[in-house]
Amino acid sequence: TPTADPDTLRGRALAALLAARDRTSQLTECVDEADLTTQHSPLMSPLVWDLAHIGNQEELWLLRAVAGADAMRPEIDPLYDAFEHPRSERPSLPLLAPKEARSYAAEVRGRVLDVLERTAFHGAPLTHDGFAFGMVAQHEQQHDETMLITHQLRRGPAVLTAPDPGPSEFTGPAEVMVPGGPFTMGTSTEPWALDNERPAHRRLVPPFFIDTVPVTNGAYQLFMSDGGYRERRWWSPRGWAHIREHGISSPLFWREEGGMWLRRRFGATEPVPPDEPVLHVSWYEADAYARWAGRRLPSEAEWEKAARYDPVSGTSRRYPWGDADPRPEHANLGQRHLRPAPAGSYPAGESPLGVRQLMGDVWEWTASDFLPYPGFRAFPYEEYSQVFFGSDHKVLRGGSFAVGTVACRGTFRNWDYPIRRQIFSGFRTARDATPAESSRGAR
Ligand code: AVJ
Ligand code: FE
Repeated sequence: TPTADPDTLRGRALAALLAARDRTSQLTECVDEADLTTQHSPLMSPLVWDLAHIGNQEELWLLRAVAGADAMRPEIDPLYDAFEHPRSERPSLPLLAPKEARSYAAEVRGRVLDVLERTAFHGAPLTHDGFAFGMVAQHEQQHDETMLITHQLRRGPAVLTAPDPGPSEFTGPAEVMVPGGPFTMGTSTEPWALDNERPAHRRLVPPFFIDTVPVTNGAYQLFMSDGGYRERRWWSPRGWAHIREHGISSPLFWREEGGMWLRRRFGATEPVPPDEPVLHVSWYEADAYARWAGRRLPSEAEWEKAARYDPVSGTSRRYPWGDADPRPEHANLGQRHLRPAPAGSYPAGESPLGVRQLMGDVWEWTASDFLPYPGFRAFPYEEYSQVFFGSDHKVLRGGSFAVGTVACRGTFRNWDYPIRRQIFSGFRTARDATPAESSRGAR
């Protein structure tokens, strides 16, 4: 078996696969069999589907595509093909029972460790730099986040626990200016970057201001108490129609009791903490808040420039703090906590321009549709990104407290429908720089 030596890509691949499986086990062993096979929300699969789907994708890419093996159980492939059955249908399929799903995923993994040991990391695109192994570890971590969303939707007493993050001592400015000019967006060098992050290309971004921290519950409550959900002028026409039709007047999981706002979080009900980034809002809600605040959502390019651009060197880095892989002091990632950290946390993770919490805590809605970069090529399969490009999906950036470190980068792109809010979504706002501000900044 290879060793998890963090200095080699092979070691990192092993460590990433093991970390993902630890998390998958944690998410699926804290509930009983009935709970695993129940559909907790029509928006989500039963947890046991995610479990076997994780194993099935790993088998498809690492045993069949990389190692040329035959299908272990060809009859189950259609059950775990996400395009064949929508989530709402999955509980009625003849899915593997929890015990079978676990042993299938474990059997796949056992064989994968041998394949990892004997696969060359140079050569064919699928295995160059261990890409397929990194991709599969990211896939499992993405489904771990999906399963954590299912845990949040699930009713009944809490089954997950984690320590709370500490307080924030942030006293910096509310916004900072990002100077205008071109910057490098996307990547052609990050070994495990997924197809939609490629290739690196230059983008001209005019000067703009961006919030130094994500919008907090406290700020969001001011929008609510100012009648934000009742005033059509703050909303896009589709957003207004959506909240009227569905009677939406607060973030998901919130309820008002005796003049106080409470929220349900992983089975417990608690007062909404004012200093924490707002969570479980749709793109429509983020867009309306920004308009009410006299601001707007940042474009995807603006967001990435704020996160990666180093004004001293003029280059784009891997993360806001530089090129080092994420450590706990940089960001709230990997489900170490079951909530975002207070706004302004993680001084060690701030960008050169002083923007905080760009990675971790909450996925941040951007103004942008999910579109391919110039020169995009689907790899290794069209169903990862290509079939989702277009104006139906909005891009989210940065990653939440539920994102695994292997699936977190300054270039990483997530996307979802603008109505979605069961995801761990929040946002920050931006505005154009005035001509006077731009010329001051350019000096
Ligand atoms: C990138 C989070 C939108 O969950 O639909 C998992 C990730 N793709 N399996 C999703 C994904 C295939 C994807 N998102
Ligand atoms: Fe998947």
